[in-house]
Amino acid sequence: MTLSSARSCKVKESMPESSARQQKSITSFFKNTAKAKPSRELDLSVPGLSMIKDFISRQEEIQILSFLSTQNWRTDLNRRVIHYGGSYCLLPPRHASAKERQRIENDIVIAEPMPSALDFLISRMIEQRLYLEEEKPEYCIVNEYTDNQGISAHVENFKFGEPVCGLTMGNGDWMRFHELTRPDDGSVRSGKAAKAERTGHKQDVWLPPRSLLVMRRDARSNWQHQICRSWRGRRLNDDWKRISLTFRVGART
Ligand SMILES: O=C(O)CCC(=O)C(=O)O
Repeated sequence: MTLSSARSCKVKESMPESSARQQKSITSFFKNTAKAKPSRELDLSVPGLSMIKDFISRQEEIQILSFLSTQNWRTDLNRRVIHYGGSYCLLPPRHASAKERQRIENDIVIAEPMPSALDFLISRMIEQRLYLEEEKPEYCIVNEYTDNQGISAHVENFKFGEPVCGLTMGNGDWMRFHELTRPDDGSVRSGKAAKAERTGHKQDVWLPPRSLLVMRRDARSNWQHQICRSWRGRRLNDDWKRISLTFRVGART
């Protein structure tokens, strides 16, 4: 036995059992919290709507939020927003007149590409069979809602493919769904979304922190979704904040 290995044996021998146990539990704490254990995809009360709970772990949530805090946010909307992969909310509606199209297209702001910090989320969505490797999300919009901020009722623009996936971080919140009498692609910006005819049937869906909401078929084209500004729970906490990441793919041609 060399001197150094003898020394290390001695150190090992003299380490009290309780410290060794503590060390082991710290190691396993980090092992357990580092990677999420997503639930299976659970169907919700709106047709085509499902959810994966614990899609990310707390540590991954902290990692994403700290990355986002270094990014350039748009502040010209009623809430802070980041677009990655194209500023598609400014794309013209499908049936826009040539004049309207030109006006809107002139407004297009080219967004940053999808950042590599979000790659692990995209890989996980592929692992969970939400997307195919060759049709992975190209677009992501980050929305930040504080106390009294929301998003008006709208359907997912028909230009996008399926599914549309939304990750909730920070605080959980309710999302309200309104059933339409027929699919209606009117945008919020044009004011057409507000005029879409509703059946009067609505559903409130709770979005827990770190969950992924998955919208397909009717849930995205026949039901509008909305984040109301005035849910009471928010007022109980001055630091209330929800940050969502919505991932989209282009429609198949
Ligand atoms: O915050 C959300 O989860 C919804 C975001 C959304 O609907 C949108 O950006 O179009």
